[in-house]
Amino acid sequence: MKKSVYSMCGMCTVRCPIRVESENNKVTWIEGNQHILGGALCAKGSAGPALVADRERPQQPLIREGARGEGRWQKVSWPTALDYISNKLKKIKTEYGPESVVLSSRGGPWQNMYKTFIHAFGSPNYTNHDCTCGRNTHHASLSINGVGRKGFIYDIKNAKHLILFGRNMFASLRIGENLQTMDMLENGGKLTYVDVRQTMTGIKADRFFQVRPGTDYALILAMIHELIRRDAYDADFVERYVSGFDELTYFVEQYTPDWAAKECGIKAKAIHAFIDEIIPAMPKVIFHPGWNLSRYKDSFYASRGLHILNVLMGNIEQKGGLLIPKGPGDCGVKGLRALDCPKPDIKRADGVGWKYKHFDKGPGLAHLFFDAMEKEDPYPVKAWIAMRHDPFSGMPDPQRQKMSFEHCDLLVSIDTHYSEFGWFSDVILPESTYLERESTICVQKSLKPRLAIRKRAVEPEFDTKPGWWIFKQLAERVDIGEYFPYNSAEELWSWQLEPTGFTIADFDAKGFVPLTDEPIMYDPLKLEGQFNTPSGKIEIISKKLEDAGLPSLKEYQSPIKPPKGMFRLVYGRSAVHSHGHTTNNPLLSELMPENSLWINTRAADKLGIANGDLVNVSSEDESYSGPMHAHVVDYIHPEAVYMVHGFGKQIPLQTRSYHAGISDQKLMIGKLDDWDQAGGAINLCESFVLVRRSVRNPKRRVEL
Ligand SMILES: Nc1nc2c(c(=O)[nH]1)N[C@H]1C(S)=C(S)[C@@H](COP(=O)(O)OP(=O)(O)OC[C@H]3O[C@@H](n4cnc5c(=O)[nH]c(N)nc54)[C@H](O)[C@@H]3O)O[C@H]1N2
Ligand SMILES: Nc1nc2c(c(=O)[nH]1)N[C@H]1C(S)=C(S)[C@@H](COP(=O)(O)OP(=O)(O)OC[C@H]3O[C@@H](n4cnc5c(=O)[nH]c(N)nc54)[C@H](O)[C@@H]3O)O[C@H]1N2
Ligand code: SF4
Ligand SMILES: [Mo]
Repeated sequence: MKKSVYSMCGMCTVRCPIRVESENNKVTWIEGNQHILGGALCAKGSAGPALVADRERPQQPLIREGARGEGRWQKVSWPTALDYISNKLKKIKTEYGPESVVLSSRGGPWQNMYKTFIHAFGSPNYTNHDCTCGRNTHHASLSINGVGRKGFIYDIKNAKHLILFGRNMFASLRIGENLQTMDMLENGGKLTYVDVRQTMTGIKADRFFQVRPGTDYALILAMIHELIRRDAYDADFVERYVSGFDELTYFVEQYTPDWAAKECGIKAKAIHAFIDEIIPAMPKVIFHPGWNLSRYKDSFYASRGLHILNVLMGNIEQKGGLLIPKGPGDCGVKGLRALDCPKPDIKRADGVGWKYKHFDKGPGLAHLFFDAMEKEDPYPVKAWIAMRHDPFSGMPDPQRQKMSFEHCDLLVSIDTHYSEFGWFSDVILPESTYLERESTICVQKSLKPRLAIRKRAVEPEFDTKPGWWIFKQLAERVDIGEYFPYNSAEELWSWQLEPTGFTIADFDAKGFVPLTDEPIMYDPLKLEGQFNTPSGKIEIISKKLEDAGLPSLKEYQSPIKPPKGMFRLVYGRSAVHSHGHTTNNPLLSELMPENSLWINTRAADKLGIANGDLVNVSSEDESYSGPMHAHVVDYIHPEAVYMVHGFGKQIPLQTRSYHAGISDQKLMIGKLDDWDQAGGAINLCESFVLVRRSVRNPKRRVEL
């Protein structure tokens, strides 16, 4: 039987809208939703059917038999696995208190379900991946604008100039944003790209600044300096909405383009030419404030600087600028009902909210649980449930994490794959893939907000279950079933939709429910009330930061040079992989089977490394090392080496990715403790590695 359903991609967490065709329970075609993406989809999105068919993923619940990480598993039924987990959870609750259980997830629109579970269980310790992703950007925006990272959307399509600092969008994809950028370029808009190496995005750009690693903040300060010096900023906007501008003017006086040019290794002339170009394009100029900015010691301040540049452009709620996303309330529609349970009034184990008062309490900071585990301070952490999260891939130094996790009595991985953490854990609950399950309905805020849904395209290939079912079953077993008032996905959807007046049939026509026909814009001269800061203004000086003993305007400090013989390790994404969970996909592993080490030609020459040679890459303390092929290029800064994240996996049942390439996070020794006290994120790019030509290279290459 042929079927066509609208749904939502799940090959990465961008969640593009899709339409899926199937025949006799086999997916035969996937495309981007024509009404939103005009059919566009990335390679990963197209590889969904290979994920469903992949037998190298867990096919039923598994309980560990041998030692942790040994890989001996007992195949069990769902009731057995769920009983096992709930009995352990109850025991831990009695012995140590409910707060000793942590639940981490990938965040996103379905986190209400996971938060409800852990809060109703009695623990405040919900966390997510974001300390290695967007936390610095999020906190930067909160500290200035009073709204978080998702408090703005970027009207790239209508912009005249888009500036990206290491936002490598044509590899690190978000299809909607990519399409908008292509439209902008076609309409004559300009793209400026800043990176330590040339990239898929850089080659589409009109201007490329190749900077010394870790010097973005210097370039940003010089841009602010020059715009203020030339009086080329939106003075009316600043007057109306901004506080602390005088302090900013005084602070940036020292940071001239000449100074920044030297610091970054670029030409002052190019900075001036850039400023000349953006002035006439104002306010249709977007400085992207960054996404994965868990990189350098000052990435938080760099992101704040990018927000300040947007403020100088006066681009908020302007066509071609930063727009405030609109929700159901703006359309006169009541919002969706959501699963909910108030957070228990207990200190978080990561210290967020009481020890670190300046951070958003929401998901806390995942890396701060390890200390708590080891020292049992403020209390013991005895269980960790990872829902669509792989701490060993997503966070640095899994070697140290393993030692900390040994303090736990229960580790659970709810995953579609064997994750590195799952392989080490006590129980694996296999979730059905995104094509085989439904998810709760969510609101997608924008100028034209909509309700979006993931529907099941095919029945599960194996004995796997959807998340909504797993959490309901676990909840009932630990006596909090009343927080999950449904027995089927349809019941859950109806319950969610009730206040809105829509029904599930309303999704049939387009795959989503539009809440308005016309885009909603606020009057840019009446933005009072939109900035949720203490003063209601855009605050360049943040009292919250200053109260925490942190500066609002931080003096620039030059990044340290790599120790002799070493390189700074920088990482990023490939357009055909999603972090670590597609490297074993049958199709995608063919497109990119392993990662390589990008190294500058001159630096490689000095080490006798030729393109394609095997090199050994070792962590700073040489406790982890491995071989990979060198990709010798001119267009990477000589202080840095670069690799794509997600490789070097060590799960024998995943034969395509087993020991394919090298893992960047395993090279990041000690980085769990190297984090930004102001932004909250881990400083992933503050790692150095040793590179040597491998003795395994043949002495001479013979063409056979
Ligand atoms: N060294 C280094 N560290 C990094 C990064 C880096 O580039 N280098 N990148 C950082 C960034 S930006 C991020 S966002 C994080 C990502 O870190 P994570 O969020 O941990 O990574 P993911 O690989 O996206 O997904 C985690 C797990 O979710 C599983 N999964 C995928 N789909 C599903 C599903 O439908 N259901 C369930 N239950 N599980 C699913 C995957 O199999 C995987 O095991 O890592 C960060 N850490
Ligand atoms: N294909 C694909 N797309 C994805 C994802 C995926 O896994 N695969 N993941 C999604 C997620 S979770 C995220 S967070 C985003 C991340 O998207 P981005 O924020 O664009 O992050 P990365 O891909 O980590 O890009 C890192 C870039 O920063 C550069 N860089 C390193 N040091 C410096 C520096 O000092 N200055 C500058 N200017 N650049 C520097 C690196 O060379 C690299 O090109 O991508 C999303 N999109
Ligand atoms: S970017 Fe690609 S993989 Fe990610 S949701 Fe969109 S189509 Fe799927
Ligand atoms: Mo991310």
